[in-house]
Amino acid sequence: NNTFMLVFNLHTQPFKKGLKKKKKKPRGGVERGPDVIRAAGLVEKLQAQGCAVKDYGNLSFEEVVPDEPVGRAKRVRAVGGANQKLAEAVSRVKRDGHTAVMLGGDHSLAIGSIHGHAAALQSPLGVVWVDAHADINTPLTSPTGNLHGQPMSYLIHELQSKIPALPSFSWVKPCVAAKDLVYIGLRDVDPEEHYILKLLDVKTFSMTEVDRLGIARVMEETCDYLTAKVKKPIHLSYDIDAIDPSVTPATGTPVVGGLSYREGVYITEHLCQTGLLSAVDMVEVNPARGRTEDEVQSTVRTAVDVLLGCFGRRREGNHPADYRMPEP
Ligand code: 5AB
Ligand code: MN
Ligand code: MN
Ligand code: MN
Repeated sequence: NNTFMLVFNLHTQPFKKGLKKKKKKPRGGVERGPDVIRAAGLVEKLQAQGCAVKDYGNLSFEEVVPDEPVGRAKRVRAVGGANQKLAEAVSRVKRDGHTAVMLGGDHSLAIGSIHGHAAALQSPLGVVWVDAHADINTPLTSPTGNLHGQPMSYLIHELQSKIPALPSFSWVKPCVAAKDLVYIGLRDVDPEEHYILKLLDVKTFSMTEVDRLGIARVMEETCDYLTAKVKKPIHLSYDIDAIDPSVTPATGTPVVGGLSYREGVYITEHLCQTGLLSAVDMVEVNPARGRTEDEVQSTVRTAVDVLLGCFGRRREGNHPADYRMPEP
């Protein structure tokens, strides 16, 4: 099991030092996600289940000062530049034949992560987006200007004509077809996003479908849909806020009525068995948003279990292929 891991630390909404406007100061903390996930033993646990892991450490990004909003979009230059660097790193790992794991950080890292993944492949890519949110606002539809609510809009071919030119974004080329995207866990979609999803006929399994069909059927249909014509490599982009805040409260934009721990883990167990999982983002774990240490630990441990499911962990148990029982 030659699984490699990349750890990135992309934080696109840190404190705006020295900005003395009356604007709300974005709350930081999500940049510490990767370190708390490491501290929970992710690397050791992956190795214990037979994966070869290389931790690339946190990517460091330049501060861009000033980085004035472009229209409503915030921190455009910092996010654009950081994602370009991330895309190059992901491409390198994919060209070397490894599975890439990106730890966030907020969900804007999916721009570089998916872009870099797609660039390294000769063939199209399928994306499974597990999230309470659709993250498909364009810079012009976004109600908040936050780039973590926009990543998919930059990546979808069919939306290209709706995306304005932004500084430090000229390298971004759409690389995913709307028909190669599946959402799971949606329950907080902006009206503009809902319009886009319907316009492009994107496959979605909102929490309503999870309730109606059950997670097993959702996963079967997800994989049937993505592999109907050809078996495409899968990019899984997993926002921890897809899971219910009673389980994973330490995140920036929690929404009630989410996936259970078991549904959350089932998703990755199932995707792992397809053999098509090619890259994984785990984002939006924010230790600063836990009100107690228990809340932080519950969030982080769930994120780790979700990731272990991507790389062969099964709840029925596992054993090494070469295991021999002791003889009396
Ligand atoms: B997350 C919202 N739709 O665009 C927006 O956590 C929320 O990466 C986005 O899914 C949530 O700002 C972004 C209101
Ligand atoms: Mn998200
Ligand atoms: Mn979300
Ligand atoms: Mn977020």
